Amino acid sequence: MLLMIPAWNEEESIEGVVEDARAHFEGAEILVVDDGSTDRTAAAARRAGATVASLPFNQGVGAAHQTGYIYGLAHGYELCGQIDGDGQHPAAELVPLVDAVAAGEADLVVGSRFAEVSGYHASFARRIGQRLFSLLVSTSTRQTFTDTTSGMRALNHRTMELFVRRYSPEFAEVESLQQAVRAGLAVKEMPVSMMAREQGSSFITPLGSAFYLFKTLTVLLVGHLRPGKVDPEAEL
Ligand SMILES: Nc1nc2c(ncn2[C@@H]2O[C@H](COP(=O)(O)OP(=O)(O)O)[C@@H](O)[C@H]2O)c(=O)[nH]1
Ligand SMILES: [Mg+2]
Repeated sequence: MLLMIPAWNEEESIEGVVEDARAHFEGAEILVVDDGSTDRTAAAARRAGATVASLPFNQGVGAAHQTGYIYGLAHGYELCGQIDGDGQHPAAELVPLVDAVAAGEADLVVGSRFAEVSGYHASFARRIGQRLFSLLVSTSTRQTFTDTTSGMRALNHRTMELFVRRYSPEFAEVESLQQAVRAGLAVKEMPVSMMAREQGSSFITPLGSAFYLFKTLTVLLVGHLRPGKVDPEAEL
């Protein structure tokens, strides 16, 4: 299986994340997608034993994910697990998600923080945003989602094929859920624990959140109204 870790300027955490991933996924190829980092993320990831795909400039987390899926398909992987590079996702938490996809229980499994560890703290604006995204994605897909911005996921070949074809550069996690359900894939959430961010800072500031919220709502609305389904197995 492929274990993909998107990372943008995560030099302080990436080694630990890769080591944790290697300890829990023996035999998996660990791919760090270095999203145009200007620090030593790529070198640190390589030192820890990961394969590194470096994008020439920063393109956003969606492009980083999609790079991982393209790599996964090109190398014939049936399974892909993903965790963030900032140390918020303990690799142990991903294991049951990957097992569920491997067992054919779903095409895409998303780790949801509704079982949060104490210490996980989201800002007020972010909590509102998360609620709204959940409400909208749930309404649009007629399926309940509680954590639409989670980057801890496991997916199979079919889902990679869909995401290689079309994937939102900016609204990666949220829009891709809507897209996967609409394409007829089986998507499910499983509870996971996550850590609060230790190093660096999240890209979401209060004003940024409000703008992001607005943009994401628009994208979800357009995604909902968009005619026709995407067939993940149609010719590219
Ligand atoms: N913020 C941000 N993160 C990126 C980008 N490209 C890759 N990433 C990685 O995507 C993951 C999630 O980003 P993060 O800012 O922690 O998101 P959050 O946990 O939802 O606040 C981290 O591993 C980042 O290093 C990018 O352009 N912006
Ligand atoms: Mg994070």
